[in-house]
Amino acid sequence: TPQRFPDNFVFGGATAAYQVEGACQTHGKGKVAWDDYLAQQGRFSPEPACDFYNRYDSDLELCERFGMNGIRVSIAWSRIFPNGGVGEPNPEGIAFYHNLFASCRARGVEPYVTLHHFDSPAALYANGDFLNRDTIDAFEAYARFCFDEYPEVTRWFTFNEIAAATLNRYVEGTWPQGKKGCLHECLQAQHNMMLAHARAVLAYKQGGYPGTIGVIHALEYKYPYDPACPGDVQAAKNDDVLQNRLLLDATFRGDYAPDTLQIIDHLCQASNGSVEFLDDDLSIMRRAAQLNDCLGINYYQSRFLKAFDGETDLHHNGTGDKGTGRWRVAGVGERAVRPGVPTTDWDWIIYPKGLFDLMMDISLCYPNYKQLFITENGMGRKDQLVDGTVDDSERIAYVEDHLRWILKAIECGVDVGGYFMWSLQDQFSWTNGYNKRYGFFYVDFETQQRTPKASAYWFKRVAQTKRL
Ligand code: BGP
Repeated sequence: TPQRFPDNFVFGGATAAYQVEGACQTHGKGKVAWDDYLAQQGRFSPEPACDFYNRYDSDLELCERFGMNGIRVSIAWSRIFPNGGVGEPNPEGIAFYHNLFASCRARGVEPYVTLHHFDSPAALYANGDFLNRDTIDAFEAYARFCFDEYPEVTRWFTFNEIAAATLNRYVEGTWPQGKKGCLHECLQAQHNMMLAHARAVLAYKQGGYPGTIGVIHALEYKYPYDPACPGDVQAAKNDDVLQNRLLLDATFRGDYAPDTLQIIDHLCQASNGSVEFLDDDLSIMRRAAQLNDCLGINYYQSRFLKAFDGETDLHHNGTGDKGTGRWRVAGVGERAVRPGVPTTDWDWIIYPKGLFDLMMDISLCYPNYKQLFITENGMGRKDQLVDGTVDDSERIAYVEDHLRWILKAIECGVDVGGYFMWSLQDQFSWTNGYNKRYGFFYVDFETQQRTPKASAYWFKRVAQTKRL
């Protein structure tokens, strides 16, 4: 394994507009589906999160001080177009992101900008979101607007985690107006979002903008629980198509391999529905598939699948009560944990080698991938501030183990451009609220004071020396 990361390797922290900014319904911002949903639930509020809307400059100063040369941020679509999709733009929202990017430049921290991080404007979301083709048109128009408006950005990603956006909404039911077990809608929405991605990529390339563009997928390696059991092997393949393979095929082939299509058919039958992939759409996607400059991988865990033929039975552990999560989906399988494999309090499986296996799989199956970024990786913890510091050595070990596997992939010839830990500072978590902390910087949500955790000091040394 090489001892050092490449000289131009990016070390940074990740954020998402809705999870950090606050100012959700002020300064001209339009609603997103989460606003009413969270208010009705009454469990926790996205307001003011970590008040990034007002504190971005001091957070970027922290990035600079802690040796980071990159940051992931997202643009809130409804801050730019409050009325849903397109229409009259909001000058205050537009100016906010110019100021944010200027602050990034001033601190020497390269912004990696995502156009859509789970926050479709409410009106579009209510009308079917990406199952409605009007949303695809609106997304392309919004993307074109941003490419023109923000020439200071040269690192674009279209979507963050299409898998999470569709699985949580149509299969697991943990997101606004969520449904359970509706596999065909999940797959159709994935395809439609990949078409929207492809159209944005073509617009970017046809526009001749001097930068890079890609998409970010939440990938999990799907292992059979028992590789000798054919039912487990099949369950792993099903879950792979549901979460990874449709999206990777769409990204790098622009259509679906026969094996992928076969499982898509099986999943649709299991939920008594169908999907439609139009030839014209596939030809757009095939053209775009050769033009992606990079792929962002968000990696937290992998899965061990068992055969399962009962009714769908799910419980989302959104409280940190270890051992309460269940994931059994009719037509797919059951996610289990192999003995001896550690998990977090939210039942996320800690399995760093899965990231290596994924990177190798991508470089073999999709040799046109060009470059990978690890755009999220990190550990949710119930961090405690004790005597002005946070001992998160567990998180350090988690990140270090993943970085070691990234070095190994680089040694095997995989092109990896950078690593962003989720998250830069403690933030609002969609279905877990505020006690699941991920940041380098501890946030006291009452006072908004930031305190660097042990991991921040550790990461600074790694970023500066490019060594573990
Ligand atoms: C990813 C998302 C992030 C973030 C992270 C942690 O799926 O891109 O937005 O939330 O996961 O997830 P959670 O907050 O559910 O623990």
